Amino acid sequence: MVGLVEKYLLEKIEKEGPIHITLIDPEKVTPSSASRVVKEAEACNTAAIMVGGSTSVFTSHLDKIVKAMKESVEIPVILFPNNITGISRYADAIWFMSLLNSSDPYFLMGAQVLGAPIIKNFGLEPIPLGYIVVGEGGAVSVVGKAVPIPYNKPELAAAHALAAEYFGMRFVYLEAGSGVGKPVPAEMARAVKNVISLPLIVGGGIRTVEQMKEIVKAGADIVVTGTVVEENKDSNKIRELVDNMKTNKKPR
Ligand code: 1GP
Repeated sequence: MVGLVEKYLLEKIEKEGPIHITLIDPEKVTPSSASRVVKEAEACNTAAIMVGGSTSVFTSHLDKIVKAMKESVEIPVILFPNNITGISRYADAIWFMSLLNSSDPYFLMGAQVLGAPIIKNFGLEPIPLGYIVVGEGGAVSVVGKAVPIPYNKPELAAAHALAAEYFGMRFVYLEAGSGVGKPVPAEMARAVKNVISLPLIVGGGIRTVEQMKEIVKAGADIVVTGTVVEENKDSNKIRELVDNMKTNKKPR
């Protein structure tokens, strides 16, 4: 069943065209800095907040961060877990994700089996997501034991994405890895978008307006940035990115 947060994301994409989501790594913030950053991000028209990182964090700390965020903004707070320790009862929703090119069954299905009853118990909205790590991959590639899809093999990314759609997952995420030097190539996003009818999320290493424009033009429906927020202590960068993605593609 499609829940409220998923409905909100789909309607926003439908109405406005591609949207931006701000990713916050709970390990890098305190409740007060998290509250300040999400307020700024909301003021810059980011559509939602995602909370998660590749390295583990204490759930008690995560709870404090998510609570602080929820008290600060109206936009949804969506968990982006690296493991079952990434689940907080205070969030609005959770990407219920499988790392499709992991070589470890734990990241394909194991963590999900352990997490599902917790999600149910907390009343969180699960949003099914096929997660695909490409290129350099960054920390998520190591932690998730991924076999990253080479930058020059867009057809492999497309095959993974299509498998996600056939499994009934409702979003596809092409992940280059947080903070990497080279984001998902536009040709890869385009190849994926050509074969799936699901909304496409792209993230990892996107820092400039040019990169944002290129990936939106290639068909990304949601662009996630995290590192730019950490690197630029004021909110200008995120405003610049969001403003430029809006002007680039007309709503469908
Ligand atoms: C990582 O795709 C996200 O999971 C965002 O990456 O931190 O490089 O923006 P950045």
